[in-house]
Amino acid sequence: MKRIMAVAVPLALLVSLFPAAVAFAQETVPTEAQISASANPPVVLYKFEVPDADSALAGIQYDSDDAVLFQAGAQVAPNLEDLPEAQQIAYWWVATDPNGIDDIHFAFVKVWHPDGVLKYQLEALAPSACSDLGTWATPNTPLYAAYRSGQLTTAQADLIVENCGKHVWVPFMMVGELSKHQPAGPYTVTAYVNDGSGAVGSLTNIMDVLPVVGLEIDFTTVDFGMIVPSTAKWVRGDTDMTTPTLPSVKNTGNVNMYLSLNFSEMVGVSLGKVINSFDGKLNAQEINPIPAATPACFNLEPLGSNEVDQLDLSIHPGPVSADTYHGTLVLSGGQSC
Ligand SMILES: [Ca+2]
Ligand SMILES: [Ca+2]
Ligand SMILES: [Ca+2]
Repeated sequence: MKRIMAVAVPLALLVSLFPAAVAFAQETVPTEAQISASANPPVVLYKFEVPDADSALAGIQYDSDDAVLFQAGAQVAPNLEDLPEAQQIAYWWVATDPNGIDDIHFAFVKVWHPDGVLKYQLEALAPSACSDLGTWATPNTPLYAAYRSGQLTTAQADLIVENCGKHVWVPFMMVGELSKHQPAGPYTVTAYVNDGSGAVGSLTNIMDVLPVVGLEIDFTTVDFGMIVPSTAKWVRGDTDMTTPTLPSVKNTGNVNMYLSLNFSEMVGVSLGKVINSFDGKLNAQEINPIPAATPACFNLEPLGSNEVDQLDLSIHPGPVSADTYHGTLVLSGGQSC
């Protein structure tokens, strides 16, 4: 009995020294952690591509209503002749990691040509700021462009903004170029993230490079010079785009282009007589005759991408009077005749 009393007295003294509120302010819970090379890999949640909408201005412009650049999904067209510069493309991807976004150590994107050959690998040295994303409702921002092009829904864009703000998702962006020298077709784009344990996450989509043709000519006039009634006369071309007296045509697009000619009647200045028959030759294909106001298409001699061809033109005057004759020639290029 004496021994029990001796313990009870110090306990009562202890409680009286510490107020009850402080005694319950602390909780102790166990802590735990694992390191595993295979567990908890990072994840790429979303990715999208946005082409630069204004190649004349430095940097990427997300002008989201461009009818050519924004059709269904990720579609990109090269700039004809790569002017004023090769088309720039912003590759965006959003990632997370179960260990926290600081576990993402390395992020990059790889792009393959339609034939499977690697085009390039672009390495993001640092994440983008959440504020760089914009929102789906803010024109001329990446998320608005992704939404407008059908690559993200409004709900997905909202989730990205929300989780980026909470530091649980992180965006990355790299810019790469698309030259007109690259072929049209489906390009495979894969975004990767690596974490500190060596685990990898990735996401792949297809970016369509649209087929385009571009006609460039090196001449501003076709002068048949002195002609003789009822006698054909040729203006011969060459394959040099710097010799305007020798007609040359070039396809500045990324797929085959078919050339069409449409001559108007040539009318005499003084007497009003007309010349209404012509002739054209593109490489090995000659179309003879070509009546005035009748389009003639070189269906056998398409110009390949970046190809320069020789165009020969001839005039077939009838028994016309001495005069000076004027007319026009319209040249047009298309993906078919
Ligand atoms: Ca991880
Ligand atoms: Ca630009
Ligand atoms: Ca020429």
